[in-house]
Amino acid sequence: MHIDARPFAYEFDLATTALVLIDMQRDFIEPGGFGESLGNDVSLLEAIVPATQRVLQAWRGAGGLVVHTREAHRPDLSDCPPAKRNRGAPTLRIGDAGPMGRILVAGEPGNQIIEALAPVAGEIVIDKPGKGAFYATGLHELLQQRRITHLLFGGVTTEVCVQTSLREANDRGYDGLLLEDCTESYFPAFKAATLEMVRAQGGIVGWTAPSSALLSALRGQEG
Ligand code: C5J
Repeated sequence: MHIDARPFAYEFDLATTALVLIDMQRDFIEPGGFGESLGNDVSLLEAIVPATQRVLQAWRGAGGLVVHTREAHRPDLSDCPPAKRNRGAPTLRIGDAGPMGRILVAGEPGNQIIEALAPVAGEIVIDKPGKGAFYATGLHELLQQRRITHLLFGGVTTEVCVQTSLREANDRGYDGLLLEDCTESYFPAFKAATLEMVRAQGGIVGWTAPSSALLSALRGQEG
């Protein structure tokens, strides 16, 4: 299959490609979570939910592997370095009790993936303590076991956890594509800059494409 992408067409096989949705959690997308505690307007992120849901449904329908990540710390915060917890002056720090439970702590209501994109049986769910999906998670090994070579990325936020994960994937030898309308930032200029820097220099980090291009590729595969 191929996707009309930038800087050039992206070739992939369904059997060796995974859809990776980064941190589509209430903590980032809904009021009262981590994103808002940092002073962000979280309503901006909601805009990508319908497109991401369409991609998820189509990818599931095609039988593709789905990986969901959550930025999540252990309740004792032993995997949250002070450098991360004490940075800046948020209204609530990681581990503090907020309206959706403890901020960025595994198992808390705010730490769950939003209902519209909730994982289903058979999908991989990765709890990650850092920005990147590969750091301290075992994701690379899980993907290697399944012979995955290509990764399609969506999620939040574009320039933080999504871009870090895409770069980590690139360094590990995966061909990564970022779905432009399935990723969002609290800072529109940062999203735009990330898309540019990923595909610059002949796709130095990877490819970008609108989700419609992926959906067309999947439709072409039907019947
Ligand atoms: C942030 C993330 N922004 N998922 N996390 O701290 O991008």
